[in-house]
Amino acid sequence: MNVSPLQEARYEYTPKLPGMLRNGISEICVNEGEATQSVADQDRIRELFPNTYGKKEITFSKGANTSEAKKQVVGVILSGGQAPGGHNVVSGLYDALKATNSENVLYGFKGGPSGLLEDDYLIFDDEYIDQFRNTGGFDIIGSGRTKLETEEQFEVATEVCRKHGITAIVIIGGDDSNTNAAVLAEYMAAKNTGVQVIGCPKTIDGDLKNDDIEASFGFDTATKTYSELIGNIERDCNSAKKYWHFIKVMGRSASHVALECALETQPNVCLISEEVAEKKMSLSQIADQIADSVVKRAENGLNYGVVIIPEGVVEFVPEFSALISEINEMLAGSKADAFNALPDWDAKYAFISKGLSGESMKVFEILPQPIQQQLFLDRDPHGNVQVSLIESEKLFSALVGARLEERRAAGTYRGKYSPLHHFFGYEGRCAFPSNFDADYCYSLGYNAFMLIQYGYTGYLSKVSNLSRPADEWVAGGMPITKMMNMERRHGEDKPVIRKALVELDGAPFKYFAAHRGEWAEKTCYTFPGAIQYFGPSSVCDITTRTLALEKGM
Ligand code: FBP
Repeated sequence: MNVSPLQEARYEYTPKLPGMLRNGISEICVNEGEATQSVADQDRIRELFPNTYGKKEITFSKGANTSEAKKQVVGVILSGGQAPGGHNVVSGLYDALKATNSENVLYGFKGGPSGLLEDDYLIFDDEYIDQFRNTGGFDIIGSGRTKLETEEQFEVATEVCRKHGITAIVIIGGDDSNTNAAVLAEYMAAKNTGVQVIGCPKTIDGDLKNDDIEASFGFDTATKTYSELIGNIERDCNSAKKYWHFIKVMGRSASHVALECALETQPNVCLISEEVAEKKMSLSQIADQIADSVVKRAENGLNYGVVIIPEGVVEFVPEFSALISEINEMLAGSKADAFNALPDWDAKYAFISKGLSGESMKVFEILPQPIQQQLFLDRDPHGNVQVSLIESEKLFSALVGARLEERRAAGTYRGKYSPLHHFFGYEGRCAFPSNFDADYCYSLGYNAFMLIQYGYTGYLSKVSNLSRPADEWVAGGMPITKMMNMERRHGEDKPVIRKALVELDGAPFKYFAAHRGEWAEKTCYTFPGAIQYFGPSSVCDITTRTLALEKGM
């Protein structure tokens, strides 16, 4: 394997564990707290999880280890999109497992949950795992998006576990994967399989957080990587003074990534999808908000700027989601064939204008033609528009351009407007984990093994007090059912972990809202620079502005 100097140096990094996990395995004892209840719909969740509901919160502390000394054979799965630090979860898990008993075995199921179903695995050893310590990516075993949710899949999983003598499965994933971990844990308990299931909170999107989980891993590194790039663009734009940069950032529905990048870089405008939904903003209102900043800056001779757009924003614009629903309906089933058979765009446009309601047609008409066409091209296997593929950075820059021309005609704008477009997503998902993510992930994995060793199942590995130095972090576990409520999914009521969207009365948004007026007019850019791995702790170990503000720092 070719190894860069930084990778070589990162192999030598020793991740920091929470204080109570530092004295060696024999010195970790468990404390059980209060019995838990789900955040909502208690009766229904209790009924669906009779074997795993209501368990106690647990915390580890320094003290004699009283766990049973049986041999453990553990299987680990990476699920969903890559997030920096996944390799450290696996290495923390491996190290705790081997430190407890050198006979213990760690299986890695390849390519995500499908690896478990297809019995496609590798067995970790020191030599293999050492190549991945403190590195980014999920290539240690690969990841995938197969959902583990049906009874048939659980039967296959049970058989694979039985074949290898597996005593526990660790699922590293987001809210959906950990919901499924809870369902699998319940199944394994109900069938007396003897297999425990533990989850670990992963996703760069930052939307798996709640009263117990302060942050999902990967959010820190991914947002620092995007913020470095956005800061560099701000500096370029402040030097050249000639472009408006429209930057879309990943994050799926939630705007945590966009908000964190805005707090780090102080752009001229940042849209927050949750606010767009709350205020029921239209595309025109959003375009006007951005155009106001362009005009005010132009009045001061500043014909440049930076706009951050969260990946999912268009879904939160009520008139746009109504349009999408009508298009989905218009092309449902065989109707798509009739549409596709039309000879050219003019014929298709006529078909569309007959099929859409007057309101939706008005929205459709203001979209730039490439976006209109995208709505009919990029469809998922069910025939639905794939909203995440819509180039919203181009959509908004075009809408703003049109608004500016109207204002120019009215004599209220005399500036220059040259937009450029960027989309940052994959650039940040496999970066070398920041020290924070390297430490947090290693701790989550180490801690996951302690939960297994003490016999828990249906728990999420929990490390908290994260805004403090690592030795003050608190390690433990929380029953996943505590984070669940019932939600309507695909026409059915399902027990799920509640997804965390940006709270408009939360400290991070309030800070942003208090400052954005000034940022929109003046040039207040901040330049976070590249993630630093070596150097003073005040530079290398700091976590996100979001977490700091949430913790009142
Ligand atoms: P997870 O929710 O699985 O952590 O994935 C997050 C994410 O990076 C989103 O931000 C993005 O919308 C999506 O994955 C992209 O998925 P894919 O890797 O399949 O293109």
